[in-house]
Amino acid sequence: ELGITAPKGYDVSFHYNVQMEKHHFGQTHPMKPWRLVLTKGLVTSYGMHHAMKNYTTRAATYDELVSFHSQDYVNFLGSVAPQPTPLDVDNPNPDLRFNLGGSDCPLFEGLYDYCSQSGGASLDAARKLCAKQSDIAVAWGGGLHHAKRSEASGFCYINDIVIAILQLLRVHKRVLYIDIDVHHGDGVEEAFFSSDRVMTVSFHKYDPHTFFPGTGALEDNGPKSEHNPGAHHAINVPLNDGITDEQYQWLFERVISQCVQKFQPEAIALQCGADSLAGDRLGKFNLLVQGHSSCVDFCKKLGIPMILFGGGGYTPRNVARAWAYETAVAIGQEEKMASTVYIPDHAPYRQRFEYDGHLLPSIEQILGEPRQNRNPQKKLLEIVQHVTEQLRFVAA
Ligand code: ZL4
Ligand code: CA
Ligand code: ZN
Repeated sequence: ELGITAPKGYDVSFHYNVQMEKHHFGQTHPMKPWRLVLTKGLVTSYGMHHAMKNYTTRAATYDELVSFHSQDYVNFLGSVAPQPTPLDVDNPNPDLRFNLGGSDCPLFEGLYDYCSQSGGASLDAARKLCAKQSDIAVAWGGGLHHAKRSEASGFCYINDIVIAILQLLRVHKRVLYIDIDVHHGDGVEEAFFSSDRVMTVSFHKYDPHTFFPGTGALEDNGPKSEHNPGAHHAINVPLNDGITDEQYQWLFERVISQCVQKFQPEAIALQCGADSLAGDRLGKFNLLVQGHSSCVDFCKKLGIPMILFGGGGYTPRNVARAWAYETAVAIGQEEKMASTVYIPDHAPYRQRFEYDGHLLPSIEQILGEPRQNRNPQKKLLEIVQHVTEQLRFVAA
């Protein structure tokens, strides 16, 4: 019996719909919605649902989707039929518009439902924050940060984050968006390029020639046109392969504490893409669940209302492990899960963890070959200094 109980003094809410799990991008496509099944399974088998308000979310409506996206795009998304046969990757259908139907953003059965369910869960999380009915709202089905107003991009069709932040802005003066997915949060950054009410901060692997989407250089801080209030409100932290927990944590805390001090956000939107973990199929960082989740812990301790979104993550068992652990961080019960996370493959330790008389599932962290660390400390210091300089232009 783990004795998971509700946190004292604040509320955590969990926003989920099983409809999202069942969609398939295609057999070998890296994005696997069933990683959400694994995550939910860990969360419930540890009894964490007893410590949260659990909401079964509905799909976002057409009107909610067009709060950010163009009507043309949403109409098209709703009308495209899934391809009868898998598309030839070298010959994506030239008739298809809005970057839909290629190998990154395929058309599949139930696509519109998948997109609107993801948007609906994130919007529900935002609404609970606005109504002060939740202090930390968890929406692991969201976090699809690449989608543009009129374009699908990088496995993302509907930008649930932008839709949720627009909702937060109805009540909160300033929103800080933080993105720890290994990819640059370009869609969210672009959506708020001209706003001084949203500051975006993305940590990502940056290599304009070889790594998607190729944007997010240190110097890119929002268009510096004469009357753009959003200038200096985009912060980018470009990184290289192999970054470690110690370095990432060091950088995250220095960058985020400065942003919070200067910008004084009333809400935080944290995209927790798990492709920044070691052993990811697409990412090449060396982060463990410990390092990744320390970002969630750090933000939680700021005491600012927060939404946790999912995002990337292509080694499904690692994704589930990270997001379940981060759910435990949200409810302040991470020590109950610590041993299964800190000790990767020692079978005997598993027996210690029981809940309602059942053995708890233990999902080992798959690390793969450690990546060579290509992040000299000198580079990281330069990043912190650049951020300090940018923030001189920012006033709360
Ligand atoms: C795949 O195996 O870098 C898609 C995509 C489909 C199945 C069979 C087709 C094989 C890797 C990726 C050919 C695939 C060719 N299948 C993919 C420039 C690219 C053009 C497309 O985490 N090819 C594009 C997008 C990135 C590119 C990353 C991250 C999302 C997020 C938030 C999006 N696109 C080169 C790649 C496969 C596939 C195998 C793939 N695509 C890896 N990286 C990309 O930030 C959710
Ligand atoms: Ca990122
Ligand atoms: Zn990613």
